[in-house]
Amino acid sequence: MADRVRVRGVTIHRPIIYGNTATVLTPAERETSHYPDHTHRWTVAVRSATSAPDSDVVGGADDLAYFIKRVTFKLHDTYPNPTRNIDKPPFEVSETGWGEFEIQIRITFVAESGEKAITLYHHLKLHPWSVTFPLPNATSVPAEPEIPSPENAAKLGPVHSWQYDEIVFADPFQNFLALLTAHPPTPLPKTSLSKKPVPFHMSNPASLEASLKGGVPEFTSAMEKEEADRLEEAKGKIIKEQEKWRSILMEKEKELEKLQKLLAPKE
Ligand code: SLL
Repeated sequence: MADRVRVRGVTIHRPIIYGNTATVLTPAERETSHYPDHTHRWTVAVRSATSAPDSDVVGGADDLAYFIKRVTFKLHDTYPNPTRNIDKPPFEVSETGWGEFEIQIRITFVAESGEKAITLYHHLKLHPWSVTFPLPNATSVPAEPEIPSPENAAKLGPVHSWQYDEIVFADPFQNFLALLTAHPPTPLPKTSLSKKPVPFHMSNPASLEASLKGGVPEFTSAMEKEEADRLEEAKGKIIKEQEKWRSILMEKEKELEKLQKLLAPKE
């Protein structure tokens, strides 16, 4: 069957983001909730990486249903029916709760792809990151990284925790390749035109401050270059460290040799 022919040597990818947003429930919301112990409202989602223009949503410019058949979010066992199957966009689950936990995200592709499902993991983030800069209305910079109090967290606005990723298909079936190429992803903007903050990034502490300043973050292609630069810088630092420790090791070995000679029984 012609459809079942794999196109060898070709790889094609689709950029996605996965993660969550969370907001602190207002006292009024808590009073009317069936669950008085719940403190936050959150949404976990899988979306296309590029944000729609003038949108308050992180990512999601493109509909991914042409290649994604189902996204299964496996929530903590404290939730009723913790396995949530989402069969059409938006591929997301919104809930309220009190605690952070690991969410298993399984992406199943359309049957004609012949691709195996993939599993991702996302740590549901409810609380803002520790900060080492002054919070709104604070007068001093905390000496140690500090987790904002719930009141401050509410003032800081929604917490965003998103991961950029690329789903790579190697040697795709001819019909699936055709399907993918018929739906090119909206490219990421080079830099954020609307001056949106960059999404929080564990390896980029500068992004933490930017994302706490409020506003809905957005992924850009400039982030990729910045990350490459940070990796290059870190590599340089590691090489210097390695050289330092190598010379210390050589000195110590010399010293050891000297001491061993001293200890050696005299003939
Ligand atoms: C923790 N290990 O102790 C985590 C568990 C569980 C979160 C977090 C409530 C669910 C419900 C909820 O937020 N569970 O009441 O329906 O922090």
